[in-house]
Amino acid sequence: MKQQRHIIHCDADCFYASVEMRDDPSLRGRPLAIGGEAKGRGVVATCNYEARRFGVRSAMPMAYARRLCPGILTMRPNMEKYRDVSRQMQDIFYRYTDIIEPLSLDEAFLDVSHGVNEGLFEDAKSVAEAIRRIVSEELQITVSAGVASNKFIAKVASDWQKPDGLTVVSEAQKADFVAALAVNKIYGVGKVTEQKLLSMGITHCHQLQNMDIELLRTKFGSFGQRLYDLCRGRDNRPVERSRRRKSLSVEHTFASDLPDLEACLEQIPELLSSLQKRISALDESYLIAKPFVKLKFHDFSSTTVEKQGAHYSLDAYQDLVAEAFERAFQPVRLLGLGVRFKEAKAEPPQSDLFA
Ligand code: TTP
Ligand code: MG
Repeated sequence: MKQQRHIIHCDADCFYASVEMRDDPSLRGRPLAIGGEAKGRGVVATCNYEARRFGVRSAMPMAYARRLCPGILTMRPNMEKYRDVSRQMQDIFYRYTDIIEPLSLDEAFLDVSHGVNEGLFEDAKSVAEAIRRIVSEELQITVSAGVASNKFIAKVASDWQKPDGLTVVSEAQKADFVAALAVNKIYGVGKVTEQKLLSMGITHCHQLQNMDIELLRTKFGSFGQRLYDLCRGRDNRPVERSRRRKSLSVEHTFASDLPDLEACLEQIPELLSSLQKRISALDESYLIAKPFVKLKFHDFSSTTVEKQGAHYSLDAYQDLVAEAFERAFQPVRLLGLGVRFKEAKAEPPQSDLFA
């Protein structure tokens, strides 16, 4: 039986710039670029949509961006912060499925077929709507999303109504949607292939659809088959859980340092309870190998202690924290509890569900 996949592609809008505008509202409404310094040979990592109106783009020299848009505000990136927001965004995705393939800090594919087919969600569109709403409420940034039955179309769709847009391409609309696409929207079609196709008089997918498969193979080698399929909207690639977690932890930095071991031990139950919540949200393929703790001390030095074979119980964490504390005998700024997971077993063979 062939069942339709339900794929969502999420992509935050002008990601680094959105995070900066969120944290400093005075940056809003004015052209803003995040990147290297104009004095050096810095380039634009990204810019907000106000700056895009002046023609400013990612990867452009910052000095050139200043020429296009003389009043542009510029900032260096805060990667640590973007990584945090990226993790928080992924945590929101994980509330709906664990089949998530991150492509970059602000972009991921989600396969929500299971939830849709089991009736947990009405459809993939409602999941995409919920994700967009929750990210906006909890993280105060906007995400655009595309919904379709495969990765190729979902990715193109997420770009369709940026910023803050949602585009659903139903099975009924798919053929028309693909036929009208410019060939440079196809995964893997870069400048060289685009030029080669142009020299054959081909700019759009509907023209590519008329090309003979053998000719495509001759001209483009193994990529010819992909072109043949993609220009027809066919894409069977599964969403790959490419980054399995190796560990999971929760930590807290205290407003004032914990003065002694006793104060540290008192904090364990609450941290453990939030760790347990996080673990229970993972799928069953995650098996715990060992617990660990992390302590950061008053002088900013930190230490990690782990214990092979121990259960991740209150007792185990108390022992580990005691051991870690004894290494420095100093007030503690940060306390973290975590677990490391066993290496994943080989994935079970794909059923013919999605064949
Ligand atoms: P993108 O998703 O490509 O761009 P964006 O989120 O800034 O804008 P939008 O999606 O609305 O078009 O990239 C995500 C982040 O990756 C971006 O905020 C900054 C970084 N980045 C670079 O550092 N260099 C680059 O050339 C690009 C394209 C992105
Ligand atoms: Mg983006």
